Amino acid sequence: MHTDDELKVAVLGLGYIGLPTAAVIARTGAHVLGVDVSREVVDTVNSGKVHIEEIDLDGLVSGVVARGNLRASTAIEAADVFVIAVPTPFGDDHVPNTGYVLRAATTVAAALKTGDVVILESTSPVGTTEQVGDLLARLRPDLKVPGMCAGTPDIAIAYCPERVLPGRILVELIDNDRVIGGITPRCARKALQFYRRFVRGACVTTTARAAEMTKLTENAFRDVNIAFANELSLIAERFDIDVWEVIRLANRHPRVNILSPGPGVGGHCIAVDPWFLVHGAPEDARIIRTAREVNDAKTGYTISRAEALIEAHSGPVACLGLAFKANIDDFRESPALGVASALAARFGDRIRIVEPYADRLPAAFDGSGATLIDIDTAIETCPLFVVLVDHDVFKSVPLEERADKTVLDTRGIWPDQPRPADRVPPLRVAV
Ligand code: SAJ
Repeated sequence: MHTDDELKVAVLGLGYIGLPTAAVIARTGAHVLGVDVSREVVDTVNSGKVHIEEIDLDGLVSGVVARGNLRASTAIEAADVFVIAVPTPFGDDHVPNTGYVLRAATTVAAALKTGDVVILESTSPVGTTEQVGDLLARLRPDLKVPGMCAGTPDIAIAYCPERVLPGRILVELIDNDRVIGGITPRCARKALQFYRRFVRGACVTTTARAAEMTKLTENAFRDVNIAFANELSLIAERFDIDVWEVIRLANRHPRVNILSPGPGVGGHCIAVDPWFLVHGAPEDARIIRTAREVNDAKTGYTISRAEALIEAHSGPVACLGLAFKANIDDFRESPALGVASALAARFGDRIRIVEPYADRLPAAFDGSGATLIDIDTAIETCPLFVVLVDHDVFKSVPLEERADKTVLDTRGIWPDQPRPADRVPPLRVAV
């Protein structure tokens, strides 16, 4: 390959993964072109700014743009490596939509030349990378495409899923191990050379199909384990036992590590990706499907529990948190947002939202009468608390400031909270 200064990389999709990836590659001295369909995103990046919140991303992007290593455009240009990092949502009936990936591959086809490497990073159903290969072969009959030709192919095609955690993206992009799946072993080796430029973690090669399934498996594993915790929370409630205590105690076993129950599973990965496995193997993916259903149902259950509590009491209600998880400002597919907006639709101006990561309420609250307040005002004015997100700032409220509150704590952040004497008694299970 080239020296860092000569390498040209095009990253398609400047979202939560594409932009940090483009910036990290640009930092190695490569010349990176970020391609996005949104003119606004392209203009923002070219002015050295970012359109998404991620720790340290703004400083990194402004630096690499100022040095001329990162530029953005709505149009593709020739490059040595093409990285596709566009969304793969699902449509009706949870059918995966690979339309953006195939559109990005069509864009890449126009710029491809012999020696180029095409890497798909988007979470994708098993077989998608091969479909990208088929498409490139159709669009560029002049090139020998791997898996579809005899002899040495002209280009390499690989799948390398991102596995970074929002809030830690820039650290995990470098430190996490990477699974690199080639359409052929040679493709995997070509992609490996590229990742070694900026990844400190181990880079392990495999087939494209195994890499695709690995990514889906990681998120399905987490979803199934969160579903187990959510199911336990329902069972414990029936027995009138504190589920958090049971989990703490069970986790003292050296081979038990139960995750945390909550108001449901949010974000755009864990609540989505397992469906790709279910869709690909509906007869076999029984636990994975059930886990999705259990986690989705937990949000509706939380709404009913909160409604019953609010009806039984008077006065304003503080809903703590809207983000899909702790200490981030990302409200996409957030169960907390779903619960709080359902409560606002029903109870109107009794609902007060506390979300330190928002400066105004999202559109879901328009016309509801709900208001955004800070945690101090909530402590002063609200007798009822519904905890939806485990932000550090909520966890740090000491018992003396909340001992007299009635609390529905869906995240278990206040284990010392006295249980309200007047709560609706749980269903007792006959023994
Ligand atoms: N959650 C619980 N209980 C838990 C853990 C999480 O209810 O014990 C909830 C969170 O509150 C949140 C949701 O699950 O609503 C997802 O949060 P998360 O922290 O588990 O994961 P994400 O969506 O931020 O990122 C995941 C990560 N995958 C795994 O940990 C296997 C990340 O490494 C992936 O890169 C990312 O998905 C992705 O992009 O696929």
